[in-house]
Amino acid sequence: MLSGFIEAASRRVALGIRRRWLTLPPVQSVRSRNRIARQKEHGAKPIAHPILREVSEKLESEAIVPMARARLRSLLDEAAAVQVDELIRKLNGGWTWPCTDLLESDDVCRMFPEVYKIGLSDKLLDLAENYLGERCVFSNCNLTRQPRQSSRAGTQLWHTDIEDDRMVRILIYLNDVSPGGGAFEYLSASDTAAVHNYRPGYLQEEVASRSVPERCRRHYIAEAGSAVVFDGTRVLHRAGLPTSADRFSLSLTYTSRAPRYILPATRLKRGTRDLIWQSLSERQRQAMP
Ligand SMILES: O=C(O)CCC(=O)C(=O)O
Repeated sequence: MLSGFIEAASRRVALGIRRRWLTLPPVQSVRSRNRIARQKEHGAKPIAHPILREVSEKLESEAIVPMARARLRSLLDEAAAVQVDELIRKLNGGWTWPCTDLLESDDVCRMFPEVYKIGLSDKLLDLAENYLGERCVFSNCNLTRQPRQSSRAGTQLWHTDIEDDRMVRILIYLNDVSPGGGAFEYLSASDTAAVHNYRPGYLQEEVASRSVPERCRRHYIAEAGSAVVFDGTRVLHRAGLPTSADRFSLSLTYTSRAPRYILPATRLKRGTRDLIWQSLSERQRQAMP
């Protein structure tokens, strides 16, 4: 218990140091130069797929793109769509959710390798790379149950994401999310930019009640299989608090290959990569964290 406490405390300190380091102007300018060089090397790669192009453009202009089930489908290859359907079917059929509410990348890759591989599908990598303008890493894969009547903590508090300067997150609902079902909540990118004095991190409720105007808050009610594609660094967002039913979701995250932070919980443990390595293409291997 003591060692767990020490580990968590030293992680917080390391994160704090890195956060300060990244705000230093010379560090920022080196990061920006490196990013431009990576983008130049990657080159402009126009995407032919019309919906993919549309999503990428909307992501660029608005930072968030809600996608109804049928529309998300067109972004998934056949194998990925089958896996999403299978998860939804199992959850509707009373499947017992694994012991912990949050399955991190390592758990998902070990327990459900085919689900993990959804994030490595070509179209999703194309989308992430088109938006980022450079090669990406599939940096995180979560399967989450938000239990109803839980109290607000972590991603249920307003925040922007810190993993990189820009990133792509695809949050797929695995059950129908109706009012009271813990819908994803967000502000538009322009409303986010207008929030005064916000620095990335979780906003406690009493602060959020003053600084995140009620009239700007939006939420996404949608059926199972729908998704929100967003850049969490550009929009304030939070997971809604489910009051009527548990909410289940799959979240896929992409960053550049030189992210600002690699959150410890997103790391794969030794040997996990080997479980799927043989079945991956060269591109997929390169996108592995
Ligand atoms: O699950 C959600 O609705 C939001 C998740 C979230 O806030 C995040 O991944 O940063």
